[in-house]
Amino acid sequence: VPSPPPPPRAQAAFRRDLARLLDFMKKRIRHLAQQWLRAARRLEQRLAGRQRDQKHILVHIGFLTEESGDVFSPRVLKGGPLGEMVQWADILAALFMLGHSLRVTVSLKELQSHLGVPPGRGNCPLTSPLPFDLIYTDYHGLQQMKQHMGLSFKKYRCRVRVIDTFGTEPAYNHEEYATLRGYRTNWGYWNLQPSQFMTMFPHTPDNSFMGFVSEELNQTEKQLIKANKVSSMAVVYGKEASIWKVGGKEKFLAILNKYMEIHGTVYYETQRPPEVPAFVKNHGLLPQHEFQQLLRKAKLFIGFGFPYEGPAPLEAIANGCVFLQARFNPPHSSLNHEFFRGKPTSREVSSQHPYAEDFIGKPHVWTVDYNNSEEFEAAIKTIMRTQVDPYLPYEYTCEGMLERIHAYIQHQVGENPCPPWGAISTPAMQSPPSPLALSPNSTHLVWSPRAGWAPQAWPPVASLQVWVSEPQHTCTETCRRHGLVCEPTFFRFLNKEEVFLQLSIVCDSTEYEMNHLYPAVAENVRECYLQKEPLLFSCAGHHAKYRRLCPCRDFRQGQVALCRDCL
Ligand code: U2F
Repeated sequence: VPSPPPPPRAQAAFRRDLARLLDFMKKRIRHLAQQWLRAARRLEQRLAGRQRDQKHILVHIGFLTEESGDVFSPRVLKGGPLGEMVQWADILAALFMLGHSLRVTVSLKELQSHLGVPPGRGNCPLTSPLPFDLIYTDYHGLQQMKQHMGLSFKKYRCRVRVIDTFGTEPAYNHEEYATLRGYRTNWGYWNLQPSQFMTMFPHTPDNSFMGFVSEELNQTEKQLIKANKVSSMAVVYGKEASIWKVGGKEKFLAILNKYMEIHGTVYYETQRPPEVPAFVKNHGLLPQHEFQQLLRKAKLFIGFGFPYEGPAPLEAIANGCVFLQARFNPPHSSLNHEFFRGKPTSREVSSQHPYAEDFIGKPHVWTVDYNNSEEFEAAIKTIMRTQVDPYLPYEYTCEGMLERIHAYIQHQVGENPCPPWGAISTPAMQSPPSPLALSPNSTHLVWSPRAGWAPQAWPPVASLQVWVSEPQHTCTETCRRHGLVCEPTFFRFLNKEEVFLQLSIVCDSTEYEMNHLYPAVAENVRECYLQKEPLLFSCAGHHAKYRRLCPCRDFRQGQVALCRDCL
């Protein structure tokens, strides 16, 4: 019997990859199913009786579509970034568990059919109303929707949520401003509300922190893990052989090798990757579940500087490992590092995993200078001696993620119908004066409700505190120093002339201008500035000349995205 002709190569290869990628997501969801169920039950009890609208949600994973150029998926199964797959799997699970009605698309054809665009037609307004309250997508998907929805894209833009790993700061989002000021990026300027961009870690409070989950262990499992830890076993972070090319690794690897058996999970096809030294026990890229088992035995999870800000260190810490990583001095950013170049953020990345460094820290996370052999060696020795409990921040548990997404869905931007295009860009000058009052010790302003005006705000405005930054400090940093978090939705309450006065700031002149650092004061020349463009309100950004007015709020322990009264 003659064998059937082979299918066209490129397409067959793509389908196989996609199927395997989706298989990765399916396996992950299945593996975490019980955790999701338990978490949903707990949240349900806590929210008992609360009205929750069921939303019609479209999830369009743009980077998986053939039309996006498919640069991602061929790499993913060869040690490339799996982080995004992890996050999408968890987003799907969370939206589903919360009881919303979901449609998922991974091809342009399906997208068109769900939007009601006849196939082959592009750039036409939709003929019937958009049947979704919310659309979760990524930058690729955004581009596709713009192309295929014509004017309807603008009409419905407030319903879009963009899953954007590293985040998009306001200065890069505002088309006119970014073009004028040279905030150029590879990702276009979408003029969305910055909170419509959802990140993998709480990078900038300008965006919404979406996150993902890691497996939670019960007390028995934790005890078992602690009892079976091999204090001399280290696993290297990274699945691609290229991470072993890092300069100076011989020195610190030699030190590590003196004390510990080094394991890796570096992808290879047939032969051991030449970059990985012979003394390293390489397991090859492991299925996720087996990778977790390896972490359960290991004492140390060690980063070589790349990949940046992925899920694996959280999984390692959740499985009782200590995460050791290099401090970056100077920090990496879109100004000085190839990986971040062209990304719409000015964030300075102070180590391989700033979340692990800042939000978790010792004894779980050690951030050291790898060029300093003594510091490195001392860290290894201390880590081997230290008993550490498995730890997972609440915001990365299933319940934490459900709680956060629930709050976003019920409270965040996404008015229905969307305000007309441009309407969001009216200056905040007309709103009533802010009932702010000086705190008892006169260091900052607090909310002081006046009769007759209770603004509809989420987060609730009672959590607001206004602090003035030092020159050269961002509002993100300023709020953090006061044990708070910057809350951009509150900028509108302090973008007022009288606020300078209340803070005893002397202004010889006050002007409204478009600048992502405003409201701010240039103290040496006594010039005060207010923000003319609400889309540019930004927690990120600093300048030596300005002290910025910063809106800060409290947050829940382990759930930085939500204030105490936010649920
Ligand atoms: C990040 O992407 P990565 O995929 O490099 O992130 P990792 O932290 O390595 O982890 C992704 C998942 O890979 C799994 C592990 C993690 O959940 O359980 N894994 C596995 O299945 N088998 C193995 O042998 C080893 C790990 C980040 F998430 C992306 O956003 C960035 O684009 C990328 C580059 O900075 O880094």
